[in-house]
Amino acid sequence: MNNTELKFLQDKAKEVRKLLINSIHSVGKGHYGGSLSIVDTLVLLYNKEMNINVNNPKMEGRDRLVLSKGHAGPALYATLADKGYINKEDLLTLNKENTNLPSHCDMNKTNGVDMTTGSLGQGISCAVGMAIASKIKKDNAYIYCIVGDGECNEGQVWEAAMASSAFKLNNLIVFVDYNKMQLDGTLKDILDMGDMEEKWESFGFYVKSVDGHDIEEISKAINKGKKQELPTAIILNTTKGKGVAVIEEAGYKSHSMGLTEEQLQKAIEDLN
Ligand SMILES: Cc1ncc(C[n+]2csc(CCOP(=O)(O)OP(=O)(O)O)c2C)c(N)n1
Ligand SMILES: [Mg+2]
Repeated sequence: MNNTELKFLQDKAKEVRKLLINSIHSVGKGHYGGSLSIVDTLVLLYNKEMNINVNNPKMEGRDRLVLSKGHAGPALYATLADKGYINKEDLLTLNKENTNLPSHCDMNKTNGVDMTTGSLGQGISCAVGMAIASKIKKDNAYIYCIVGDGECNEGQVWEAAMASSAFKLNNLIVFVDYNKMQLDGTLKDILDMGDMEEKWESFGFYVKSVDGHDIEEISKAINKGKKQELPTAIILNTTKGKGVAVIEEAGYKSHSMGLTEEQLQKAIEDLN
């Protein structure tokens, strides 16, 4: 990736963070922490890696993204709005009556959303099914899936992981948002996952750990993953609330929180 492209993506990530903050603020409170931690990956996927067409959102054989940690919907919506799949003004209807942007992802409501998610553990199972379907159709699509680290406490994640290697799904790239926090505590305190890399390796994945806010590093990991015979797991070392001091400082309490007007202004300044 050259410097111009990198700068373009980094600027986009800032823009998307601002959009999502204003979006969540418009409804009072929401999942700031887990949304901000995956922005860099989403921006990279939608602006460089994925074979998609905003003018033909249901294009046959397109790459797909399953946001298995569906509570981070606002991050996906902001990314899709920036791309033109949805109107930016719609971001301010988040989770309100008759909105097309529910707090958790719904493929039947939002243009550009590939899978309905929110019940943790289920999204990755859907991604496995999509990867198998793509193999059967021979359409050469890649299926990208983002799971939370707390989500990895769900047994269903590991059933899906086992199936991925058994079916040799080298078209499946799973990102683990390893922010070390979940809903009401740290990962260690709630249910320690041990060595995250070893876990995915032992389930038959090619594993690469990266700085989850370094767009270039994530891109390299994706390209390395695409060359493997195995499914890929990219462990994103992230910060819950990345980019906004007051949200980062809240730690796991950023899972769902509100911002005062002053904090909102300061948040936007942090991102400028
Ligand atoms: C099956 C299921 N159980 C519980 C929840 C409630 N819940 C929503 S988010 C969350 C914590 C998820 O933590 P993590 O995956 O680490 O998310 P992140 O840190 O990225 O926000 C929980 C328990 C849920 N959505 N689905
Ligand atoms: Mg987490």
